[in-house]
Amino acid sequence: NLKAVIFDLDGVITDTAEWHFLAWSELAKSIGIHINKEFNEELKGISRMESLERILDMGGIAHTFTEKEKVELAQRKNKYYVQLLTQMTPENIFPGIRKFLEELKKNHIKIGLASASKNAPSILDALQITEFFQVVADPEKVAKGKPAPDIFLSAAEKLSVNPRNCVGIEDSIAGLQSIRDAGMFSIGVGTLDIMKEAGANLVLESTAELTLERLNGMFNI
Ligand code: B16
Ligand code: MG
Repeated sequence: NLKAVIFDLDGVITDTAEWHFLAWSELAKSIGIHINKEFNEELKGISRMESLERILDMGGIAHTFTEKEKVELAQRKNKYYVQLLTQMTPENIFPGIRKFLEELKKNHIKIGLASASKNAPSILDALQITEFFQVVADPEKVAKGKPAPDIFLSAAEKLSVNPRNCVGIEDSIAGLQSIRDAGMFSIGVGTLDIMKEAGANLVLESTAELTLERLNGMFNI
């Protein structure tokens, strides 16, 4: 049965997936690359440096930058992004998420975060939901980022819960693979086709549909 719910952050708890996209678009534009929404799906859940590499590869100019310059580009993207984050308030929490967190807490279901973002702790603070999370897995301490299962497994381990008793919630193709390979039940939040193709066990088009009743229903089958 269900013992823990492990959340992705960007694109699941709040709309930062869009903000990451805006910041990358701005950075890409400054070096002559255009990124569209379809390509952006491949960046979701992927670390900052790896995202940069994919963008440079797509633009065919990866070889024109030194490692140091790449680090500077990634820092510039993060600067745009952190600038956007200054607007973040609890009103930016996606529909139903706070209520769902309260419901889980009340029912003693453990709550973890498995985000690839180094900005995750400050975002939870800005949204005023840090108190709900018993564990925030550190993306810098896991060997491999999404789509590897490491970060979801790390969260489950720190919660002392068997992955089989965990539900993972994601909005990204890489993240859903990560949940699957961790041996957890996956919920994909987003466009039906994309989430289905990414192998989500359950697809929800809105976070407003997240309820404990629905989860329990699936675990009792
Ligand atoms: P940062 P998630 C991921 O967060 C984002 O989806 C991805 O777009 C971003 O590049 C990555 O975090 C790293 O974020 O630059 O803030 O460290 O979806 O795993 O919560
Ligand atoms: Mg995400």
